[in-house]
Amino acid sequence: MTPSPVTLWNDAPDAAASLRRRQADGLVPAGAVADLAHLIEHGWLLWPGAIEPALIDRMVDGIRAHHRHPGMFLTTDHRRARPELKRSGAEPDAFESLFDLYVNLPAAREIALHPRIARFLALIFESRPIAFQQLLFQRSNGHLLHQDTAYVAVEEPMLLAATWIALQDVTEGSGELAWYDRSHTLAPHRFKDGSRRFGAGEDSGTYAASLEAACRARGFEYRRLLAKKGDVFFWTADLVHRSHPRVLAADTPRLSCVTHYCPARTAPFWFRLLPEHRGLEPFGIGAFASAYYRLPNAGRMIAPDRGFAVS
Ligand SMILES: O=C(O)CCC(=O)C(=O)O
Ligand SMILES: [Fe+2]
Repeated sequence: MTPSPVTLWNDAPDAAASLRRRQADGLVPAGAVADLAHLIEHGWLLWPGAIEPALIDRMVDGIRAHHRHPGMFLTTDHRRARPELKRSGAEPDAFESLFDLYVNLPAAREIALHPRIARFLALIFESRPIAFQQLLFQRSNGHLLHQDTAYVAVEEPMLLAATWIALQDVTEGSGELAWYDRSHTLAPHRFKDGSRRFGAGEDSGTYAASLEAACRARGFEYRRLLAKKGDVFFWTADLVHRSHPRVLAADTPRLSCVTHYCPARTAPFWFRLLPEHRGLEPFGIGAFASAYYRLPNAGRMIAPDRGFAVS
């Protein structure tokens, strides 16, 4: 018999019974029970207006001013249609996505590890939450259907959760986040090498089509998130999601922040490849880590140092 995979308790087959037990043992605050039950059943959870508008505004101000600190941020290079990341420039640019803003923008840290979020993650993680990858989308990047286990690897792939936080109201057609309800219950997708990681020789279109077929075969409902500023959307490791195909202009704003987290009892897969980036910056009841910046850095603004990813 193959050993059962390491999962968060809320992703285990007996999760509903486990929730009742935890509740009886006083391990779950009353206010979190319905949220946990929803996450267990659906694989996602929405907290409308959970982040204070003033905090969002501070983060947006930081994003709008990032060009005043050229070289300190790491961005996509979509204008030149290049897959490599690049260091940020001296001109305002609302087209590209920015990585790991929690390193240089205090508001990005406060949002990703907001006490409400960090406490909720600690409940499902049974340990401190580590934010280990953050993407700030100024517009939709048009991600195809996927599970984060494929692209955001953790030593134990299922010890993963994410938040998607709206920094503005989302316009329909701008490439809104979309997902298949309950799709976290699909049988684990294995790639050609037997792992759960998307690697060399894989095709993202083929992978997306196979997920779509699997979701349709199970009759899962397809949903789109027309989020309002301050909404927090959680998903579990295997929820199938994508950016809904954009119908508006390519530069239509969709300011939103995705953070991926794992429990402190495991480690991001990239810790193997980048030993000098295993540093953690404590924050609140959690911490953050970065594949691009050398941490800890005592709160100064620093430049990314992962040379091989930067053009
Ligand atoms: O924001 C989106 O459209 C998708 C983002 C996503 O899938 C991710 O960052 O894991
Ligand atoms: Fe994703």
